[in-house]
Amino acid sequence: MDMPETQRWTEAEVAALYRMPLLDLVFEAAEVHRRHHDPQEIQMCTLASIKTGGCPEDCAYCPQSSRYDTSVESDKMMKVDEVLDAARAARDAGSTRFCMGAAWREVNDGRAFERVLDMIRGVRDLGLEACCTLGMLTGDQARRLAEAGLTAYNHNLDTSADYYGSIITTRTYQERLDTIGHVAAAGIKVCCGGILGMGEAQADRIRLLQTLASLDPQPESVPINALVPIEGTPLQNQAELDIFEWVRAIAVARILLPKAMVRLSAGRLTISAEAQALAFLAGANSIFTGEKLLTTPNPEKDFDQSLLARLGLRARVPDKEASHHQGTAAADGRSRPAENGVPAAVA
Ligand code: SAM
Ligand code: DTB
Ligand code: SF4
Repeated sequence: MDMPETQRWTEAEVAALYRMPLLDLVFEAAEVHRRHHDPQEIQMCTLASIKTGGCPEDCAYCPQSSRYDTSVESDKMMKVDEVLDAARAARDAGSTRFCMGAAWREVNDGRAFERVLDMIRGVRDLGLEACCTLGMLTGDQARRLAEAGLTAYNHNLDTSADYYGSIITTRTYQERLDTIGHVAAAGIKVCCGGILGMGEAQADRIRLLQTLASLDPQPESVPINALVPIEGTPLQNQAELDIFEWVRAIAVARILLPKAMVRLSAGRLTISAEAQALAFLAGANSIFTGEKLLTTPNPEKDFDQSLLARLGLRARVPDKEASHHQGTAAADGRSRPAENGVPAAVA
């Protein structure tokens, strides 16, 4: 995808925001959040790794690259029924979006892609939003995903264009932008974010955020991943990111992309409840729930339920449009308030 000619935010403007006194920045982000979203509502999304490991790419953070000796083995692709069982369980636990990830460089036409299309149709029939992250796509493949009912496609920029070459050499930044362009042109919502804590400079985080905000249309959702350092990958010994840098990036994402869902993604397991609360104040309004992300552990269900309940937040329930079938707990398009301190959809 090419950049639009006029960018709403210059790099200097984004840098000025990013470097504001932290509490002023969070305050401003909270105001933007409250203008565009219900600040008590958190969307829960669940991931499934439909094809794990054995990926030919060299993404330096990734446990699934076949180039690194990690504990992740290459598995066969999941069957449609197995995926739909997992989606049903995710829905029953309160998720409204089910995201299917494959350790592929790109989609190849053929039986595996046909199977993904069946998975998408099945997930939509369960009344869930369906998201996929399958690597690079052609325009034609994006159209076929749209026809199957795909709600959103996740394809991250990961970092700034400048730092990108230190992390991945097997595909270009422009190829990522092209895939995002195909997704948008097919009418699928774009889910696009990045990873913080890969040794990038603050200026790289600022440029990543500016690039995300310059996408046209802006992404519908922005996953903010904190690096999960994986033994065997080149980033295994990467120093931990200062947690307030993570909060700053979330706040700036909220201000630059006011309508987007800002999703706390990888890394939550080692982030305190207090820091996550600050992130929600700064405008994060979605989390990945479930025992695992793709291959790494995620906070326990009890932790998430208790976090939401203690903060007086509630799980989002499905939108009317998203649930084009009967059968979901609350298809009236509204959030349900927490009862007895437990969010209704996760109780
Ligand atoms: N193979 C596809 C691709 O790369 O587009 C889809 C799956 S890939 C695992 C999805 C995203 O997970 C990556 O873009 C990256 O942002 C995130 N991710 C992978 N490993 C991670 C790690 N160790 N820490 C944080 N985020 C990670
Ligand atoms: C995204 O940005 N983060 C999610 C989802 N999109 C696919 C994946 C995180 C993966 C973390 C490492 C793992 O569990 O393998
Ligand atoms: Fe991992 Fe995706 Fe990169 Fe493959 S393309 S190494 S699965 S992040």
